[in-house]
Amino acid sequence: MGRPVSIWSIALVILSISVTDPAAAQKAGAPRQIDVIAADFTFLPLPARIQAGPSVFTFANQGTVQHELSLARLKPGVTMEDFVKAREDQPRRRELIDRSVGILIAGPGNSPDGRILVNLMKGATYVVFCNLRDKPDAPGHLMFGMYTSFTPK
Ligand SMILES: [Cu+2]
Repeated sequence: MGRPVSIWSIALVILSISVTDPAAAQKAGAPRQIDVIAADFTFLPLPARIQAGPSVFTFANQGTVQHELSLARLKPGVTMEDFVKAREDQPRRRELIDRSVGILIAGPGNSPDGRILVNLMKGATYVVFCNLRDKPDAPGHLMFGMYTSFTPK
């Protein structure tokens, strides 16, 4: 914070430029970029096809309240339906998650400084969800349907 340009933001800009050319990105082994956009209280559709391998997730919040991109890999055999059924039961939900990959948080109309770099596993089920709440006693956004999932090919 405070420094307008750091070596890391320069590195991210270079990374962004390199992944806009898929052939060049493949050759360099650069991660594929997946842009996740939140609105109130949903995620815009993810790319129809997400490939396994090194990937960078960015996050942008187009909503009017704070949202998060929480990325988790479900245990083998666990489905998105199982996860949705367990959404009001946090201990049960945790049981269904094999790995919590990372979380990005952004205020309304904003993006976080960071990104999530992950090696996506082919055939695994990943869940993208937001469980922030607007007041301490309010339900998490997960309860309003703020979740989606994908399976890398
Ligand atoms: Cu949210």
